[in-house]
Amino acid sequence: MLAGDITGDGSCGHGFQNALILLLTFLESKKVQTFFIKGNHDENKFFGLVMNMTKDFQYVERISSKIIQFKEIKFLGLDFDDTESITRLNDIILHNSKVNFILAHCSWRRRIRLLDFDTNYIITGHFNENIGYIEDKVFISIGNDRLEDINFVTINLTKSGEKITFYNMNCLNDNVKLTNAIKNKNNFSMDIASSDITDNKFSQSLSIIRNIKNKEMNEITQYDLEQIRSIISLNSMTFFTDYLGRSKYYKIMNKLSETHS
Ligand SMILES: [Mn+2]
Repeated sequence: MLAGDITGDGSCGHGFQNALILLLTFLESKKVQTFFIKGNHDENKFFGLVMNMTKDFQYVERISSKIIQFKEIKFLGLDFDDTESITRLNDIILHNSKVNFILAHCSWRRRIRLLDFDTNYIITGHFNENIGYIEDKVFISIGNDRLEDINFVTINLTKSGEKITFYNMNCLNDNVKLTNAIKNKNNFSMDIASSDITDNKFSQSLSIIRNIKNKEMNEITQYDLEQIRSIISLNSMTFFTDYLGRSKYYKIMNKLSETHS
């Protein structure tokens, strides 16, 4: 699964489309099932070339806005354009049936909404290396923001359990323990639903914000307010306005300022 921003956008006078075509040709020759989507830096002239060069491939496929089944596993791809428009994203969520993997390219503030999908895994590119386990869904984000970064994750699905391994990740946000482990050993494996994943600030913030989504203002308890207060300084606060709406956000902020911690 290639999570977008895979060709470059020509901003340096060139893209990475030739390297990508080589990689995809290699994967096709080895019969490795490969799925990809379009990121915000995949300019049409480069991305179109990749599409054209791979159009007859049997094992390499763009899965944007469609569900593809491979063996018993269902995948749904979401381009940056699919996640960036709330109307479009909500429409896809509404008409989506259960899948196992969402492969997306999604901006930071919009990520909380991906949890509305009925899925086991959400994997997004763009930026921010992170992992969380929220509402029985594994959320993984990866990015290659520095030249030395070649970041990837493997997920082993076996009868005895699911294991996730991170490679080369340098900046797993809100999870110092994981970051240090990866820095020392270059990779780090964990079981899904282990405390490394469930107890980090990213997972907690998403859960707290989603919990008050369907509550009216008069249903928000003192406990809820304390929970919100605990995440208020984190950059995940931007989920608030995007997911709950500005009006509710300001009402909650007012209520918070009226109460003392
Ligand atoms: Mn991007």
